[in-house]
Amino acid sequence: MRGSLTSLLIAAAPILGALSFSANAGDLPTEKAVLTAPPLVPPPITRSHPAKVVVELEVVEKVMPIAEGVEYTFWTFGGTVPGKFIRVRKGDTVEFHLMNHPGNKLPHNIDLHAVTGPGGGASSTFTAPGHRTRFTFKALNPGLYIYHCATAPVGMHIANGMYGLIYVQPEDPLPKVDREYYVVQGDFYTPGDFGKKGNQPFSMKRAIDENPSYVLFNGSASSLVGDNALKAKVGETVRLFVGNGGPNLVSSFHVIGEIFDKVYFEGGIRAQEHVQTTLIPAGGSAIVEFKLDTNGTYILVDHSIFRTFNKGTLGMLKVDGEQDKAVYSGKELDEIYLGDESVATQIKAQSDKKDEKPKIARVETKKLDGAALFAKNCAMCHQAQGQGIPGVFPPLAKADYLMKIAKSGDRSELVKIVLQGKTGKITVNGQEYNGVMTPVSGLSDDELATLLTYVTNTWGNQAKSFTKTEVEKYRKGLGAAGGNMDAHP
Ligand code: HEC
Ligand SMILES: [Cu+2]
Repeated sequence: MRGSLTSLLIAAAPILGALSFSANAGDLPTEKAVLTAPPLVPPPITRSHPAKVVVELEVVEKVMPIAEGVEYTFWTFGGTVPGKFIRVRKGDTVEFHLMNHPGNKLPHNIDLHAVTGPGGGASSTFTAPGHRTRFTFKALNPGLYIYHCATAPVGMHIANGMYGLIYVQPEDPLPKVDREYYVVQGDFYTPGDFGKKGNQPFSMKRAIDENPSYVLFNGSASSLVGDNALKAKVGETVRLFVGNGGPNLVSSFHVIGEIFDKVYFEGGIRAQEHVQTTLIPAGGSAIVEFKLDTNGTYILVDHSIFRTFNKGTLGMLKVDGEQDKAVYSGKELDEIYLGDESVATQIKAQSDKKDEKPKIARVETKKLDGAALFAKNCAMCHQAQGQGIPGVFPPLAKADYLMKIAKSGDRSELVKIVLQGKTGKITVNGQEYNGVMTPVSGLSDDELATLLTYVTNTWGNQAKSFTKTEVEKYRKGLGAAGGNMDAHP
């Protein structure tokens, strides 16, 4: 059990000077905690006895990108959002030092949900800029806990990124896995909507209205995409330590294309098995594990899905290795389906009217294929006529960006965009876009050639056709990760 939030507000106590308090940790061996920045997790603790663990965490107020072209003044535990990951063992005595960098403007403190005692440490760690405070606690309960700043206004300190995870490893540790990663969701409040350029301040109004402009993993729209994607190999088991800093939203955490073999729900030590989506409350956590049975890119989302596609809650796990066709075949069939318009139906209808000559519209196979492939794979974002949605999804119809590549000598970029997705700032027909296109999977070389030919030769576009050989060559150029992005939602 721990203290209530009201006790945190006592934190507005006078600033204490040098503190003399020190818990009696007896003759425990002393060690310095290994702290890691996200998405990394400190190595498992291998000792089988308690220790005195010294944690030194520095608060740093700093400007960082929250999305491409958008800056935000974050308040951090250790220079990152979320703050440094802390790992201790049940029964350890933790000597906690909080340092507030002299260049900072505000006092801060820390409430660790792993602490038993009033305020979770908050009232003992109220720290002015240029000061260091210390308190000691015993890690009585195992599990994965959020820590956060609790200095008034508490919501604002949390909204600015002041949270992280502390894992109190059980005496009987979880089985060893191949990789452990650290992901924390948080909601952010700025006057400008998602993607509005420049330096964006904190908006108290939006925070009170619980109307975030950003909902992010690890404090930035690009923290887990592109080169920053999490990585693993087929056959490995991955464990994610997932937290939700809030301050307001609850997360419906899901990985597209995977099933959690185990979820230590709410960060406790009992596991549920075979879970699709797990609920992570604000100020809560979960540990999820899954074995990777086949290759591809798996997408981390909050399944409150507008947050993912419009507010930035998107991460990627890139899994290299062999595709297991028995587990996942990839697309096996995509043929024309005419329903009631089928040739057989038409012939029958025609022959019923004997005097009339049957006139069956000959379907132009290639063209229809392209249209169908477009409708299935691209239209949901780029819209039925390729017109896009201004500021959100760029147009493909008469798009200077697309046509410049289509008419150039090396058109590999288009194959790359489709197979690997696209993020980052681009300008299309004079309008800026800074979204996330997820990789499109399951297209054969033939289909991709047909699709790209369609896109570059419809709605007033005109370019040389793409051939199967051309696409094949570009796909090879993309290497192992190029062809098997099986995570398109
Ligand atoms: C989930 C939504 C989504 C889907 C599905 C999607 N795209 Fe995109 N696409 C985007 C976004 C968002 C961007 C802009 C990315 C950026 O800002 O860097 C984009 C950019 C592009 C661009 C470069 C910009 C332009 O307008 O020329 C091309 C080309 C493109 N997409 C083609 C395709 C094709 C072809 C498909 C289908 C195979 C497809 N996209 C499917 C969302 C999507
Ligand atoms: Cu703070």
